[in-house]
Amino acid sequence: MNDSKRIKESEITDENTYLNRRNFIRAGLLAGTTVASGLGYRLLNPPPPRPVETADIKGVTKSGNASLTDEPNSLEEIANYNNYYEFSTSKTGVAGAAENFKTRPWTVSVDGLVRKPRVFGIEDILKIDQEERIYRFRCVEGWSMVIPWVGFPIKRIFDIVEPLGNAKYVAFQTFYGGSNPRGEGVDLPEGANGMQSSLFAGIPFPYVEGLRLDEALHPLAILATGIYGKVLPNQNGAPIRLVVPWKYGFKSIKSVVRITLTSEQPPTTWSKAAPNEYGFYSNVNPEVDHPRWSQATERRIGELSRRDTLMFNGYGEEVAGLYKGMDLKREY
Ligand SMILES: Nc1nc2c(c(=O)[nH]1)N[C@H]1C(S)=C(S)[C@@H](COP(=O)(O)O)O[C@H]1N2
Ligand SMILES: [Mo]
Repeated sequence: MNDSKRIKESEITDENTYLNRRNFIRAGLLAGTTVASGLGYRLLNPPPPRPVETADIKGVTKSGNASLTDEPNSLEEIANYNNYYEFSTSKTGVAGAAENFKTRPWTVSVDGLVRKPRVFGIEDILKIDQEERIYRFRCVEGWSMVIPWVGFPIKRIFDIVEPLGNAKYVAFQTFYGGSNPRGEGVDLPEGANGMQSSLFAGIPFPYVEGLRLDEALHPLAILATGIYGKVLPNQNGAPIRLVVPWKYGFKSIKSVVRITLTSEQPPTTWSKAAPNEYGFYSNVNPEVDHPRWSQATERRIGELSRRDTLMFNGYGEEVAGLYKGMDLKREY
């Protein structure tokens, strides 16, 4: 990409948006002064980007995403501008806060309405064929990136556990644990993973998300284990995270430990926190504004001018059929 179009991430537009995004939730939880001044300090003094040191993943099949002409963001951008509230609510602070997150041993329990429930060791999951998928990624806050993920369709897991006929939804859960000086004594189990308490983050943990089963079975919905052919950095949701490219970024839940098939629509973290602002579907839709800001345009990280946001983030041809007959303004 033309260098003159790329800018530094120290600009604070998105930080302001995201502060607004959760301020009203925090207001009820904390008296703002000390926390607010800490955030103010971090906004004015963002830490320098951290180098990304992760191992190569062997045997990745190259992408079939030939139609995607957008230039991918750099690994440095992708790994230094994050939303991962368990570690930090500062996008530039997540990488450092997640540095000592332990992702081994790691298991993913797949249970609920399946014929063969199973607890997978991460080593077994990594034996599934890994492919590169270059996807657009659009956060509900109005920024976007292009990310070359490594991963595999979630359907591969369902082929192993065999969903029962009455399974209609899939619930996902993030690991939650560890200890942190700021979180100690609040609601954290023992451990040393560097996560903070719900009280500091302003949203309930463990982080949970959900999809309809037919959405989860869609070939574009993947479980990602890497970026740029390398093992997923902690801050991006190591060792395994969901990626649903036609939905807002918060649906793409990180560091998954449990996948449960259900007959009822499962609760999701952001819709629990603010149901009038974040719905279950959360499909990228330029025509349905967030109650407090427009979704018509977005800022691609690294670019100066805003781009038009695309319906279903540009994946309408593939996924619009999933929502036939639905009122997407009502089912946001
Ligand atoms: N467990 C968990 N998953 C999460 C989040 C989070 O705070 N906790 N943030 C979400 C949001 S809002 C976004 S935009 C993406 C960011 O992913 P990235 O940091 O890899 O770009 O992760 C999503 N998944
Ligand atoms: Mo997001």
